[in-house]
Amino acid sequence: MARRALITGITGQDGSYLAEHLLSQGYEVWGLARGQANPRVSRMRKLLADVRIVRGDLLDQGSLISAVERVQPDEVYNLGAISFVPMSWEQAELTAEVTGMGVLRMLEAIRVCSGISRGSSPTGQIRFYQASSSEMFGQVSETPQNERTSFHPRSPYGVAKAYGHFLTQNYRESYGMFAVSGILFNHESPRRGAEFVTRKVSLGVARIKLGLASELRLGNLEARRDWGFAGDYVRAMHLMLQAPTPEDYVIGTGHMKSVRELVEAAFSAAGLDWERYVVTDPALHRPAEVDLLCADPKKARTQLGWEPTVSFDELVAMMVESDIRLLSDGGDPDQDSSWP
Ligand code: NAP
Ligand code: F7E
Repeated sequence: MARRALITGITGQDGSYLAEHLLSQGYEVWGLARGQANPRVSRMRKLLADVRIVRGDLLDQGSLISAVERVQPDEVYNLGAISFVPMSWEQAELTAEVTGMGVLRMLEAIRVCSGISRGSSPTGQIRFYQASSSEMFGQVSETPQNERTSFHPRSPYGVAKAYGHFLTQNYRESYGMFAVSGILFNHESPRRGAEFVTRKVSLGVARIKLGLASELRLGNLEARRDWGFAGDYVRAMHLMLQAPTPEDYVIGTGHMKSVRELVEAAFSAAGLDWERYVVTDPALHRPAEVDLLCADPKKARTQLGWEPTVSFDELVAMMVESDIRLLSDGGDPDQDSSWP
């Protein structure tokens, strides 16, 4: 019988790549989707017709229990979150509820449906993946960051992710559950939401190239990130749940670039000089910035055999080309993004 996976956040960037990867591995894939008429669900269904949908919301404990009872998954991937860092200052409580407390609700749904209590030794258990984030490192205490680096989150989002991370570890230690966190650094693709800087830049370049815009407004150009390709990172999520023991892993490329370098690479991929078009806007700076993030993915490489396959320059070129194609074909990035 096919193994069954339940993915929260199925309509997001990672949900789509993970669903594709698991379908290619022969899984029966279920996606948890919220809302009465969520337009992102129909978009996802058109492109990933084999994914089955179960209704539920990370804010609603009962719906998660019903979803786990109905799907009877072997593996649960908790990708659902408020994931845009600036929004977490504007809606800090909602971020805590979805990105933080949502992890508790999902773990409780699994615990209750599996009949796990203190002292019981779970058998045939559901394996759980939590989408932790490099944002937990925040103001970094060392570079590069590994699984033992301390956390100093700099946003309500980072704080909520740290709660979910420690809770996942706690359920593993308290109940013997196979519950792991992937501490993923920034990963991008043509399916990235238009609010994140890489996609904002690739769409901006495409608009300027096609004569649809004359400038691109950005915030802090000095921030440095470790950017990789989302398609590579979902393979790591799956590998973590196939490991013999439940452990947490840092996933990233080990290379860091500034937003300025991202902008240079993206404009040059379209044959443009960025300095003619980019305008910096202090209103786009954050109340507290994460200045730099750079992964040490040695553990994932040695224990999981995981390696990224797409370089920074290849990723930027892929996104710029995809957005030029999308806009040339009359696509609306808010509606259809660059799917598939
Ligand atoms: P994304 O594109 O923003 O997707 C977020 C998903 O969460 C969407 O499918 C959204 O569904 C869902 N969601 C929001 N509120 C929900 C709720 N109340 N109940 C259930 N689902 C809800 O994010 P992503 O880039 O794919 O990232 C996936 C996960 O990895 C997130 O947890 C993110 O925080 C984490 N992460 C991402 C990165 C990265 O660089 N991409 C790095 C580290 C960690 P709707 O369609 O209903 O809005
Ligand atoms: O910002 C700077 C901004 O919004 C990256 C999420 O997936 O990765 C992501 O979080 C950097 C920041 O991603 C603009 O100040 C400059 O320093 O693309 P971003 P993020 O905040 O790093 C982590 C790992 C996650 O877990 C999150 O879910 O770029 N920046 N100018 C800008 N950023 C944006 N969005 N827009 C600008 O105009």
